[in-house]
Amino acid sequence: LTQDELKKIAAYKAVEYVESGMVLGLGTGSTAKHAVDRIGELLHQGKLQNIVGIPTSKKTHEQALSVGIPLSDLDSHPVLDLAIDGADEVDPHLNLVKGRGGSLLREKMVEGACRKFVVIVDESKLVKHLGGSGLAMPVEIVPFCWKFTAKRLQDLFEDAGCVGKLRTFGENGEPFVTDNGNYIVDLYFKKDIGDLKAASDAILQLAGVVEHGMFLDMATTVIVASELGITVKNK
Ligand code: DER
Repeated sequence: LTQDELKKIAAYKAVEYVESGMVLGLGTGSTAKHAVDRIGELLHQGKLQNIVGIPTSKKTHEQALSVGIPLSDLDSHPVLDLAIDGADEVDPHLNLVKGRGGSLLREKMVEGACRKFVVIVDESKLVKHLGGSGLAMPVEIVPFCWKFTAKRLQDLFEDAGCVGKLRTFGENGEPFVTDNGNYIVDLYFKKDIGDLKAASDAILQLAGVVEHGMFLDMATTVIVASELGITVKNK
């Protein structure tokens, strides 16, 4: 099975949790894409009715429109029944790293407003410790004096050998701009960052920081697809 087939299997399993009449948080990324497509397909087949989708990015907004999912927003629906989204890393306590696709702020707002948050991953996303895989820990920051904020973020985790890099795109290295008009600094750690809650609090206390990609104690279910089949981990 290819990685994309595993993502699709996990996504389709998550959509089994969707019932007619639900208000859904629609995730962003290559795994969540399959869930959005599947919800649209079931609506088209009449197997699901009266679904309202709250997208977690402009990209998902467009995709959901294209597959016929009626859309709304958090102002109209401050509490949602269920969100389905991918993750970049999942630790044994179901804590997540998200945001390598750049949508972490809207994802965290939407998924934080849901009664249930079902995470869909292929097995490659499972880690022992968050931030330990040497991959990016995204932090959304305001563009104003971003170097100042990036340096303060890096200094917070000096002991963990942290390096912060402004996320850019294209060959001329333009800063990546999020749906909310902000920048992203990706933090790379050489060592384990230890207490995640303390790390989260320290990051959020910095003026200039908007949000970070650690989703702590938010997932209620994680669906993992592997060659051996599907594993469902509940909080
Ligand atoms: O960027 C994001 O937050 C995505 O949801 C990410 O966490 C998962 O993206 P993937 O399903 O394409 O790996």
